[in-house]
Amino acid sequence: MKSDPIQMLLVSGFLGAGKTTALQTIGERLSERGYTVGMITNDQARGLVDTSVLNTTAGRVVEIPGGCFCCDFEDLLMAAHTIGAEDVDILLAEPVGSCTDLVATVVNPLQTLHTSEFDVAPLTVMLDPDRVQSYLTGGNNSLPQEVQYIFRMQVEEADLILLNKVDTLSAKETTQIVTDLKDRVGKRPVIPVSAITGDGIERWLAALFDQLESNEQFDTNYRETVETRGGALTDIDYDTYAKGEAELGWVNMTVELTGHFEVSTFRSALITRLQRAFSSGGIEVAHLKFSIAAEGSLCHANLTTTEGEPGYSGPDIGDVTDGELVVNIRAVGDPEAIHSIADSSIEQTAIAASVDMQLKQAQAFRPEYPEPVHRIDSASQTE
Ligand SMILES: Nc1nc2c(ncn2[C@@H]2O[C@H](COP(=O)(O)OP(=O)(O)O)[C@@H](O)[C@H]2O)c(=O)[nH]1
Ligand SMILES: [Mg+2]
Repeated sequence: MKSDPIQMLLVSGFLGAGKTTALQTIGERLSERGYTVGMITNDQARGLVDTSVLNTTAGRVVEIPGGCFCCDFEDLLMAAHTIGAEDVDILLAEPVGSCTDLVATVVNPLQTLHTSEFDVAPLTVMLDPDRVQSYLTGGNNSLPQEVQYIFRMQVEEADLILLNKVDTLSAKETTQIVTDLKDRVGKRPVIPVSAITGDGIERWLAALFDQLESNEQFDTNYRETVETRGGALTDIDYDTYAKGEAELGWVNMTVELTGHFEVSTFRSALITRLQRAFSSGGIEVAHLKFSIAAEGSLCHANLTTTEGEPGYSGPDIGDVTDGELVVNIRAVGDPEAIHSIADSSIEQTAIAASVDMQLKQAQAFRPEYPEPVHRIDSASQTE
């Protein structure tokens, strides 16, 4: 089964679109089919919730902390080599949700400078239904113009588009959004999926692995060919892109919780408090996630818009003594203000639960101006 070069699959998309969830879902499906799967998670800081999510699944996981694939291309290569040395067949990688221009800065460099090592699958871009509706209609968008610009660029460079979270939509709504998206993106496939229920996932895999010999393993009822690729963005304005990234404050915190508490109660109390605080502070959440690890188990809470429904995942851990809380917040606003809201929300939740909290580490920053190591417009060009 070992394939050489390594198949590499990048799943892009805005913060909170469902990339990590989708990688976990297809990681499991590919492992079941006998593939050895590796994963590269990535963010702009340490203490990522994502890696702890993926670590609980089968497969090899390497985290690239402190940067994005395009600006830390060498780290990406090193991570790929580390995992590749373990006889991996398929490497799944999640770029940072506020990154774009990935075809020129990651896909083409891998294809042209490392041809014999990697075969990069069509670039998948995942979309969240709420955000896509604002994108399609141009109205009711809680994100600043420059952040919307990043979203638009992500869609433009996609080879394959997934409308995710269709389990939250009616069949009629799904059809409508898919039709509207198809009108925008020409011949590129738009596949409705649910990374959580698994709906549409086989259809996505069939499209991705269309050129693989092992394609017969995938559901050919849904054979979908990626005829037209989005290609490298030709007119991306890096100043606007950088401004969009800099609109976002990134906050990561690791907190030790000491005392006796019930995990689910603490989790919902904390997400409610955070949500209320961001709402009253007028701060738009792009993606807020936290994990609580206690007594060998791990569970999560997520928020992908300030006013949205919180999502919960992981086991019901029950009553515990002591735990570790890891918080990652990406929101539109000043990082210090976001940090201080998070800090006081955690503190109040801990006091209410009679738990002591101790901050182990915290970071609050804005992403820097993106400066990709490589930028190659065409897969047949070598810079
Ligand atoms: N309802 C629903 N929620 C989803 C789906 N996929 C992801 N989510 C939720 O969306 C939130 C963000 O998901 P995540 O995978 O972390 O997004 P990422 O930032 O793109 O990696 C989490 O609460 C997920 O549980 C889906 O198919 N349906
Ligand atoms: Mg993620």
